[in-house]
Amino acid sequence: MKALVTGASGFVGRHLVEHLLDHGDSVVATDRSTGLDICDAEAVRERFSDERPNVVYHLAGDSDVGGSWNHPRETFRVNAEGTLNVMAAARDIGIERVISIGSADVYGKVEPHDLPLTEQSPLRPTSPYAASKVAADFLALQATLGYGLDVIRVRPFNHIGPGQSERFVAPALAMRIARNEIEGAAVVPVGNLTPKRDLTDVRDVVRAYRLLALDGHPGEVYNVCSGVAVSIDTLAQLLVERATLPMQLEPDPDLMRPVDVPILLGDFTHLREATGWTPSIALEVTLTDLLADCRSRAEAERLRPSI
Ligand code: A2R
Repeated sequence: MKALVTGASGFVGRHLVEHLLDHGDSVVATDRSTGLDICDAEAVRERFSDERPNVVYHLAGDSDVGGSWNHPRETFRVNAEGTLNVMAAARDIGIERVISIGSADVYGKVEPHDLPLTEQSPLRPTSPYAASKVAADFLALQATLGYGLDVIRVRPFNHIGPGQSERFVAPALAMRIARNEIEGAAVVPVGNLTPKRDLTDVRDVVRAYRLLALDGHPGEVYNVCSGVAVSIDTLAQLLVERATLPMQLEPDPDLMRPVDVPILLGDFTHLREATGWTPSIALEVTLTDLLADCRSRAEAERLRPSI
């Protein structure tokens, strides 16, 4: 199978490209460094026409949820208009299947009685990022219903693993621990520890994406999640247990954020029934691998000459 991946240089994109290559697919990896700006409709069409892949995995997006409050138009342009460009080009060129990567953030403001979230749960976006992903989700749905394009929509919940940016809580904690190990420090400052999140290893997530490309049903939407909610406290404790020096968590008012969603928990029954997928990597393994990756990053940071 020939696959074209947008957003290939991102956290998920790098894992997806590796997974596809490991499974014998031929891969065209695109991002802005390869000259493909997803907001340039003609460039997207040309690249699809030149490459003629069987499947497009559309991951390119502005994934900065917090930043979207400051630049909502840019977020909307990349996530919604970018998806529109991908759908239009796929239709023009006759791409067999598009896997459109959205986000579970579309469920937004959830109440405990809404849990676990299924694909039928209401969409109540709270951030500009989430609204842009609702728009992208509906553009993808319209491409199926209106143009008959074979599109599969995906709503991944929180995913973690090696290579993730420090904007996210697990790598932020792991980097603090890795730096402490180098400096001999013991305090790990933490923000809110009570929220619970549904976490999946990024390597399981990309496995789900490829299985959906093979066995997903056209026009349908699939949650990708673990079905288990883990508190940030548990996550932090599991990371601290893996430190090579004794460390303790210490609340830091600067890291406290208003928490609008105390618990997020998804249901992946639809995905399992279509593809047989279940998560296979234990959280402990993910965190061990994440910490190893953060140790390399902290060591590289230490060796980098200061300017
Ligand atoms: O061009 P780069 O190096 O910034 O690549 C990023 C790409 N990207 C774009 N590609 C083409 N045209 C654009 N205007 C554009 N803006 C961003 O999207 C990078 O390769 C990717 C985003 O990577 P990350 O921020 O690491 O996101 P992550 O976690 O890999 O998430 C992938 C997808 C996104 O649609 C999320 O919203 C969703 O999964 O959860």
